[in-house]
Amino acid sequence: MTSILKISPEIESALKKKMPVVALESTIVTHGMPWPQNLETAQQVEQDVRDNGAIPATIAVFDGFIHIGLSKEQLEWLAKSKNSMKLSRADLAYALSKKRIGSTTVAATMMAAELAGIQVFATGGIGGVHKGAETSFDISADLNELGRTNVITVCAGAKAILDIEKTVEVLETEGVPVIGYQTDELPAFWSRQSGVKAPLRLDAPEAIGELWKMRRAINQHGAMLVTNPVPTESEIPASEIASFINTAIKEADARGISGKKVTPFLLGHMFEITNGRSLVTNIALIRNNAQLAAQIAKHC
Ligand code: PSU
Ligand code: MN
Repeated sequence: MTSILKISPEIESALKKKMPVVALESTIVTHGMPWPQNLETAQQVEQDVRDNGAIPATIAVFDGFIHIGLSKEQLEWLAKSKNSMKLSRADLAYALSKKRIGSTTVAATMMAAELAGIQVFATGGIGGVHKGAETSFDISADLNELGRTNVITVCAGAKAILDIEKTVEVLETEGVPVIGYQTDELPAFWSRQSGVKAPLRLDAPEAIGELWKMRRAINQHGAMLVTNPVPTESEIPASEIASFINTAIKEADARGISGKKVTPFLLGHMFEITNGRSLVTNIALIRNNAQLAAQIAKHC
């Protein structure tokens, strides 16, 4: 199985020495942010992980291999590419066998991290249950993956373009501990508040590491989801973002956007109608998550 992985020498040596490593996804680069902020952010987030004492491992698929740790050229290629695949559990093996280039979503990054032996992963926001899922059935494969794959996943909550209450219900069904980091309320990506109570709360990276070890002690499989509110100075309060979200969802409906295209469309449209403000917040929250993930990795 590991012959499918190409792990960078730095990461390989860190894993052997049991040093802290943080996995990073690449769909945020190819489908989540516009050029050139996508490349700048990906590089900055790797630096944030280093500044907090861990080794970054950005993950993507090239040449029939899952690459754990990307070269400068690979990251730049992804950031500029218009046709790389957005890979999830359903198509990761397809991309490998057809030697396609693909970025990894939360689900595929978790799979790759587990294969490589990386225990902590930082992203922006997870995929979840879309509004109107009762008719569209649009529920991200990220949720099912969280239920089955052993990686601590640090995010800023579910994007407020989603139905956060239904997302939490599915996570509960999947047996995923959903932890508010220093908060009793689940954060909602761009906003610190969602109006939905966090099922669990922990206030320190050490405590998250302890819970992780306890899960292992009782032989539990699956992820832990740490939800980390965006820093106050960068947030767009829920009251301000709500109307933008409604506009974006209506536009997606009007254009008949479906499947894998929904999340990238909504993110791109939010960027336009907020005059770039949603992106500034997105960058702040992913950096914040990478910093926390590095601190957690030191306690696993
Ligand atoms: N959050 C972001 N930007 C993104 C995503 C999440 O800020 O690009 C990506 C993640 O890779 C996540 C995916 O796994 O969107 C979810 O897509 P879908 O809803 O199609 O499952
Ligand atoms: Mn979907």
